[in-house]
Amino acid sequence: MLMNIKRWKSFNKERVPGYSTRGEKVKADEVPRHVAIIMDGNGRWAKKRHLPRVAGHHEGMKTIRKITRVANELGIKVLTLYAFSTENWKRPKAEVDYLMKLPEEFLSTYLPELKEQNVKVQMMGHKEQIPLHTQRAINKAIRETEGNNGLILNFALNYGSRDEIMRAVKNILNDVKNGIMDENELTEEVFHRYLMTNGLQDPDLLIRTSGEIRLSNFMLWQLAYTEFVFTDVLWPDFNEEHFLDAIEEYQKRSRRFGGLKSEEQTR
Ligand code: V07
Repeated sequence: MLMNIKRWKSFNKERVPGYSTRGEKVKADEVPRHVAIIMDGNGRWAKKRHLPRVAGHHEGMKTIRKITRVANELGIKVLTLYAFSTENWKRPKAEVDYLMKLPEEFLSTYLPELKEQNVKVQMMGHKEQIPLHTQRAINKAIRETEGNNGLILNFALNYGSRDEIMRAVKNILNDVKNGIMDENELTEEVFHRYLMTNGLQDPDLLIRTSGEIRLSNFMLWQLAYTEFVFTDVLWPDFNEEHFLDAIEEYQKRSRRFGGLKSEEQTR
């Protein structure tokens, strides 16, 4: 059953601690199909509490759990989360080492409930540089949830959009050279098949937490028509209600795809 926001809000009023009952202005239609999130502010969250940065990264996993659950209940089809960028390797080694343990920790804690919730785990990004133990844990989760048809939880890990586009271009040139593809066949749709989001629809909504107003090399091609919602809330503080607020904001906006709205087109 596809649950709309209004229903979800009244359904969960008692279950979400500190949950407010405001938000009756929510339209009950058009839940975004694909939501992408830049989960920023974990380090800042920790610093505010005089904790090491890694404590913020760890806390951020609890937010993933919360948001995955509500996204799935709302009937959102794809949730893409920017967990680690190709640029993040430049961080101090100790932090990188810690971050690379998080997929395993996340999955050993939450994979059972993700399975119960019919969630399908996917990943986009380059696996080669990722430690083997991390790759194994991720591959296992992907394999064990392959047959699920609920929310697709798509982790962007060692992902960078320029890298993704460059590799797509190189693969296309190679396929043309080898006669696998005719250059005249190259359309936007064909190009998309060479990207790491092959098979996934483009995001309808992008959320970035923690107040930075930039894309940081995230899904540059796929975000061409996406609505952007930026919030000052730090990722570990981000909760169900903030997520619903972002969806309300999305629903309020008129989505024009650079053209006319459907009712204007008929005039
Ligand atoms: C990471 C925790 C959440 C806040 C953002 C940065 C830190 C979950 C994963 C993960 C990745 C792949 C997968 C399952 C879980 C993760 C990294 C960092 C590198 F299949 N959280 N999380 N990976 N953070």
